[in-house]
Amino acid sequence: MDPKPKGWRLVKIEGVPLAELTAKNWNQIKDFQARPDDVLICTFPKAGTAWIQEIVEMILHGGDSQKCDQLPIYQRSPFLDLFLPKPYLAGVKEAEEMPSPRILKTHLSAKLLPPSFWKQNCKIIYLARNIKDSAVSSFCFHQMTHLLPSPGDWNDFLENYIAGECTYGSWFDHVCGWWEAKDHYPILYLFYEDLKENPAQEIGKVARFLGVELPESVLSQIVQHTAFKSMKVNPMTNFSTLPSSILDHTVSSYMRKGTVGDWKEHLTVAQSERIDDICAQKLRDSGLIFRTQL
Ligand code: PPS
Repeated sequence: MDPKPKGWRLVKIEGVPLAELTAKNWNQIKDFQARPDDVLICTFPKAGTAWIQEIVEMILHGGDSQKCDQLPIYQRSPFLDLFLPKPYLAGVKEAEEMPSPRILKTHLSAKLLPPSFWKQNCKIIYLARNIKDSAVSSFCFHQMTHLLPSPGDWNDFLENYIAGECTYGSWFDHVCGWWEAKDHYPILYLFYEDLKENPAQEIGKVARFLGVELPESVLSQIVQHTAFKSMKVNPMTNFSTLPSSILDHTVSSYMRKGTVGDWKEHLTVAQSERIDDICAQKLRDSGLIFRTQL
């Protein structure tokens, strides 16, 4: 018997598996009206979305952490493609009701993005993370959330993940699709591993992209406020304010490890080498290079 009977099924939209409620409400997402001053944060799941959301918020609030700490992160930047059962709001409705300027979150691939974002030429920040750490993080998240199907056995989960039979589809298509899109639209493409290695430098890139000048002291405040150890204990960023019917923190944490290379604790040598081979093959033409350790 499924130990998590509330887990959602996945339903494909244009070949991409999405959570059932997202797929059912697809027209609302597709027709979403972006505004020219929206900042959109895009990631494949578990790439560090909350991290970059908090960084963007802090930059736009001039490093004032009190402004960021007024509401949980998921209320400050609506998750467009998330539909929760009542009484919770749908991401698109929350976004529609929000005054500008808005910071929005999506896990959609470039090909599924609501067309109004392209038309309005919105600024988009894409954060990519290596597939090995993303897969491990995703497996642990599937165990703690009631919003997704149970992950089952790790080996089967990893095979499905590599094959793109998981929420939001193929990691390869996602990172490559957005990589290609960045040559045509105002997209800042960042890597989790770079952010981890040199947060001040990467946060500086985000600020310049957003047209904000950051004094050194503010930059260092943002680095501190958005460090893993700070975000893990901050109830406004660690998702502990969500009910256990959505995220069960007794099973795992949303802010779990926050490192590069945790995959070494989970993948066999054979699994790791197989992924290296597939990456070499599938990423070759793109020129994309991912680091799996620092
Ligand atoms: S989601 O549900 O897809 O939006 O999740 P997402 O926020 O993209 O990813 C969660 C992972 O990001 C890690 N994280 C961080 N790492 C480093 N520094 C900071 N500040 C930070 N904030 C979140 C989080 O711990 C998850 O990764 P794992 O590997 O599971 O720890």
